[in-house]
Amino acid sequence: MTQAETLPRLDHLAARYALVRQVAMEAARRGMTYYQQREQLHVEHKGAVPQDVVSIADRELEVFIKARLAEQFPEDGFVGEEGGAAGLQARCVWVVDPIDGTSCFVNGLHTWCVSIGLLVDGQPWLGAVADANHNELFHACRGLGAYVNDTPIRVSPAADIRYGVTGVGTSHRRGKEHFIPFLTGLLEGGGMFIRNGSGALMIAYVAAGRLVGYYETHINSWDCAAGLVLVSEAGGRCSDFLRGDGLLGGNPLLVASAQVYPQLAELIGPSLEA
Ligand code: LIP
Repeated sequence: MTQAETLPRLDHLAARYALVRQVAMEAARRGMTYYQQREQLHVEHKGAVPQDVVSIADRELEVFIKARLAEQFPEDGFVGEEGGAAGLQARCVWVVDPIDGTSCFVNGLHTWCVSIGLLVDGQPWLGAVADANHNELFHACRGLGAYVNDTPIRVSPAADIRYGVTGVGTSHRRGKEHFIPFLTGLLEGGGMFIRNGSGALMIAYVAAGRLVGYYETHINSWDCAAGLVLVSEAGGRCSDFLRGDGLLGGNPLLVASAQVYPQLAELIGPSLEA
């Protein structure tokens, strides 16, 4: 069977790539309208702890994104942070976070974005992360490279953690017991960390060479599906995030340049693949 016969038609993948860039930025701009009126938003605490929040903005943007994608590709599956999963037997499945960094969004911190990734036969294939606050659209498609707007991006050339900043994330979901030991090892090794509340943005910054790596003790697929393609196409390395129940249950995640990845993986230890 030729490669062309084993994939969805490549011209259809090109059309999905064009669509994801358009829809991600459209959604991010719609998000800005909610953001500028955030004092009027009703915020719900949806998780086991108060930090896990959601607003009408998250829900309405996800409905908007799902409808725009289905207009052109009704046969595709969809996994959304707010609306759940449908059509997972499809060859192409969209994985969407309408507002990544929701706690930042509702509290008036500018570090939030829209993240839309596409899996083809279960593999991250293309995606976009749109940051309307800074007018940046990070996007990538397998085999075509990674970009911010129209500029190609590559992971950091830093030789080790001492020559850059490492992005980090954690939550009360699971795995937080590994966070402080990791930070301790990072600092003892001469590294430094930042947490801005949006995993999708920090993963995009790894692809753009702004961070040398990103580690989160547990992250959801909708936060990172687009970022996995960005980092791979920018020459970086990703942990096996989608193993097991990664798509619907999440996993720990490490993404980094090839030089820095082993150093961070050693600091994290066996919990990375647990
Ligand atoms: C957030 C992630 C972040 C994680 C938070 C939260 P949300 O996504 O981007 O990396 O640490 O717990 O999951 O909930 O804002 O879409």
